[in-house]
Amino acid sequence: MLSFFLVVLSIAAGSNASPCKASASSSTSSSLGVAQTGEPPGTKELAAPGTASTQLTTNPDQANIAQPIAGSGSGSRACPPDFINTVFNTNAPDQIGWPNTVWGSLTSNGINDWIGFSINTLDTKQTYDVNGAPAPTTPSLDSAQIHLAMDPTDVTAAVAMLQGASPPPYLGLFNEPDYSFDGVTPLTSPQDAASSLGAVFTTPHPNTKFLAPAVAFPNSNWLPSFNASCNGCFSQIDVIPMHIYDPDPANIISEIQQFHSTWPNWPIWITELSPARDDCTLTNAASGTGSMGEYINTLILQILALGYVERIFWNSGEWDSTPINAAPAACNPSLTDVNGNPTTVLQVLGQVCGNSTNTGSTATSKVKRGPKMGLY
Ligand SMILES: *[C@@H]1O[C@H](CO)[C@@H](O)[C@H](O)[C@H]1NC(C)=O
Ligand SMILES: CC(=O)N[C@H]1CO[C@H](CO)[C@@H](O)[C@@H]1O
Repeated sequence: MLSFFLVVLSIAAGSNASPCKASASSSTSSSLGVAQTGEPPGTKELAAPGTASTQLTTNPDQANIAQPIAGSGSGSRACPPDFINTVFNTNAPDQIGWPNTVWGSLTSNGINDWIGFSINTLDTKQTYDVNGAPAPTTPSLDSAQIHLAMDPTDVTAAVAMLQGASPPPYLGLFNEPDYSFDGVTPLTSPQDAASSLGAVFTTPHPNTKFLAPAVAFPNSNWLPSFNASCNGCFSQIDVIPMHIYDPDPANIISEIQQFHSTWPNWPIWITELSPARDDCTLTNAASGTGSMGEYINTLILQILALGYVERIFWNSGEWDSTPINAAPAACNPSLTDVNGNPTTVLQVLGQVCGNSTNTGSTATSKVKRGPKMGLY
């Protein structure tokens, strides 16, 4: 577990220590020049230490992002509580704003929960600090984590967590068992996962809700096979997560609808979501090629309208300087910049539910200015 965790921490990758579904249009070569053809979009190479900090010299300028559509800020599109959340990956140690500035930026824009790629809290790990010392513990950050038992090596810790003094409100049960991220994360068959998670399902957990395994390819047969192998364990599953990366909101909505038709009785959490493009070509149904802001305003409201998606987790919460999420600043979906301050993407996402907090000049002035590069 520890060695795996450290390996994961060394992935300077934004989007996914946990990649995602493949989309032909998004499979691409990374801007690091490493061919990734055939891998899901968002798949990142392991970056050598220092790579990310080198890239941090590129400032995002997101001033040209589309602003929230008219009517936002009025509260007219009320979202369920905690509807908008984020993902923390593993490059946070390269940010001087980690964790307090990043966390302050997110919470002041209405993002109050996050998921990461560890069963443990992240912020006290030595590797999360640019100076090599443990980062300060931030209680509000720790308590906002959706804990995730990554794979079978975390089962013992998961059981201990359930039996401990403060069991978490939610526990995710395996991350992308159907996809090996850069050959680092293990592939786990549905049968092996069912067998391994037996110890979790037989542990009383009156205060903890379980998330089903979060598969990289939600509409594949992995989850139905797992369901068929786990002795009715879905009676203990409270939420079914899915990961989606696609530059076209229409594709995302159709994939969610298909997933829901398989699992009609469970709320869905989209625990990884972003366009994951490195060429800035985004599409929305209304206007064809669009900006990140249009993408967010189109997609999030369409997801909300489905009625059965309880939460989305935008990837990523921290500045992600690596290939697909980087795309030198333009169309970068990071919610905070290299200093941990809000990006315009965060401002748009924070307002998409109609929230009126932290809009206007105060937040805007925090956005780091750089060369003019719009999100188009
Ligand atoms: C899941 O398994 C149950 C039996 O435990 C079965 O009734 C149900 O149809 C299965 N659902 C799916 C989507 O495979
Ligand atoms: C992103 C965000 O904070 N959304 C909030 C907007 O306001 C509603 C209440 O109307 C909250 O429930 C959401 O969490």
